[in-house]
Parts: sequence; structure tokens; C-alpha cells
Amino acid sequence: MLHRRRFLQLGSLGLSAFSFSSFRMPAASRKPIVISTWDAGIEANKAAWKILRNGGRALDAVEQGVMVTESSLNCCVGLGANPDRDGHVTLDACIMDEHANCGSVAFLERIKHPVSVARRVMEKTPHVMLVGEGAQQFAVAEGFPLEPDKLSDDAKKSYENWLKKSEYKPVINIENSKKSTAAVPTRLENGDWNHDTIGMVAMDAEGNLSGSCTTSGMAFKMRGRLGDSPIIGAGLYVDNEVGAATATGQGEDVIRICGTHLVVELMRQGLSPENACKKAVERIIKIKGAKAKEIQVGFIAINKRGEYGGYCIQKGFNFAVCYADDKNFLVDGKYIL
Ligand code: SD4
Repeated sequence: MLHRRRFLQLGSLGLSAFSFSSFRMPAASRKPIVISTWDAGIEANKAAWKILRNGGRALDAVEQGVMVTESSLNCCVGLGANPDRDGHVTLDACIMDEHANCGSVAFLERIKHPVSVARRVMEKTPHVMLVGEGAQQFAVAEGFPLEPDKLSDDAKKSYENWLKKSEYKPVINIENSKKSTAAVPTRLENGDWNHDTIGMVAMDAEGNLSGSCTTSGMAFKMRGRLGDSPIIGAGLYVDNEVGAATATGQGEDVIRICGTHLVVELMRQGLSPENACKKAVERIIKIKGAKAKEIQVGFIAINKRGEYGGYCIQKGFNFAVCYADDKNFLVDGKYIL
């Protein structure tokens, strides 16, 4: 109960305790917490949680977390992924910390952990983004091994199959096939991957936020194509005063609305993570009109109180949430269409 003298002081200012505009209920803060896109997020969260539960920094957690997905032998986020239409695997990744430091690499070839190269760009260069040959040159100078220039056996099969028609046609929810319950992405029966991106955002025990996003991009894309994943404000955004968000799905449409920056700004205006993600999805649907049915985009977000949420265009998107040793679970994204 409010102390009587304090109540009288407020009264003398013409305010009651409950109309005082800056009055807030004490925030229930759930921290640390980590969330990540799709079912592969379960394994990635485990690695991130090991760091968070021991008082580690969110930045380390989001790097180590998505590295699990990048290095999974049977995964399409890293070098085992489907190639572009010219037969080359090109990788995009970015990372952002609580001080708005950020780093990104795009159109990077033959490097196993693009997220770690993105972190080096952030920490060791005056730049935010490095692309293509320059990104690879930087990675090698930083001691990242140059991996062999060849497709995995599965990717080769899948590419040869694709070449028969050479049609660029992104498959909605390919990342989350009902045929697979595996926490680590696996090939589908038709040879496609069930995953090509992971985005992760986390808050550590200190209450600091960070995020990462890493992808092989859309399978059989044009050579040189970038999606949203390496673009700060599109595939990932962190504002340590407000919250953090990441995106997955058709990158072109995330870029169009500066998706994750929009989600964070909507949270700044007071929306919950779920409602902020929903509004961003609605904006894409409004822009796309009838064509929205042909695409999938999903956003996930956390705020400074450790509340989380996600939303997507259509059914089939899910994300993994972890905030305790025994709490690492999948949540189905709510959808609009
Ligand atoms: C891209 N947003 O390259 C990525 C693809 C993706 O789940 O997220 N797929 O456009």
C-alpha cells in the first residue's frame, strides 16, 4: 500500500497514485532468455543457454548458438546448403550487441562460420558490412580456414534436380517440414532442405540484449542475391533500451519494410513483442495484396522485460524459446492468412 504521507504529497500535486503518468507496475523480468527461429532453434538455444545460465554475455550466446546450426553436417544454413543458380553456396550473416555495435558479411563463400566473421567485422574493422571476395579475404586474414569449393553430395543432387527446370520458386515453410521432427535440419524426401536460416535474439543476466542471423539464403537464387538476413534493421535489430527482433522467410519483403527495425520501434511505442511482430507482418500483407499468399515471413522478438513473441504470414512457422535448464520449447507462430 502507498504510504499515507507519499499519497498526500502526490495529492498536493493534483495527482492520485493511479493516474500518475509515469507510474508503472513493477516489471516482471524474465532473464536470461534466448529465442530463435524454426525447430533448429532448439539445438541452437541449448548452446546459447549454456553461456547465459553461467552469467555469460548475450553476444557470446547468440554467436555460439547459431554456430551449432552453421556447423551441423546435415544442415543447409552453412556450407552444406543448396547453392545459387550457378551452383555456388553463398552465405550471409550478421550480429549486433547491446551498444549498437554490429557486423555483417554477405555473399561469402567457403567459410564455415559466417556469424563469427561478422563478429570480427564488428570488432576489428571500422565497417559494418563486408561482402563477397573482400569478406572472404578478411576471413582468411583473420585465420578462418578456406573450405573446399564443392557442394555436399545432397546439395549436388538437389541442384542437379533443380537444373532440370531451372525455376526459382521459394517453397513456403520449407524450413519446418511436418515430415521432420528433428531439432537439427535434415533433408526432406524430395531432397530439399527443411531449413535455410536461423535468427536468434537473447537477453543475458545483466539485462543486455544481442542478436544474430545466419543463412545460405534462398536456394537457387540469382548469383549475387542478398536477402534480409545480413542487413541490420531488416533481418536483425537490437536496441538495448527496448528489445530485439529477427526475421525469417522471403527476405525481399522483409527488406521492403525494414522489418526488424520496425518491430523494435513498435515495441518502443509500447506494443508487446507479439503485437509488434503482428503489425510488421500486416504491413507486408498490405503491400503484397493478393500475392501475400505466395510468401512466408516470420518475425520473433523479445523486450527488456524478457517477454517474447512471434508472428508470421501463414501457418507453419515456429520458434524455440529457452529461459531455464528445463524450459526450451517450440512455440507455433500465430499467423494472419
Ligand atoms: C533470405 N530470409 O535469404 C532469408 C531466407 C530465410 O528461412 O529466412 N529462410 O531471404
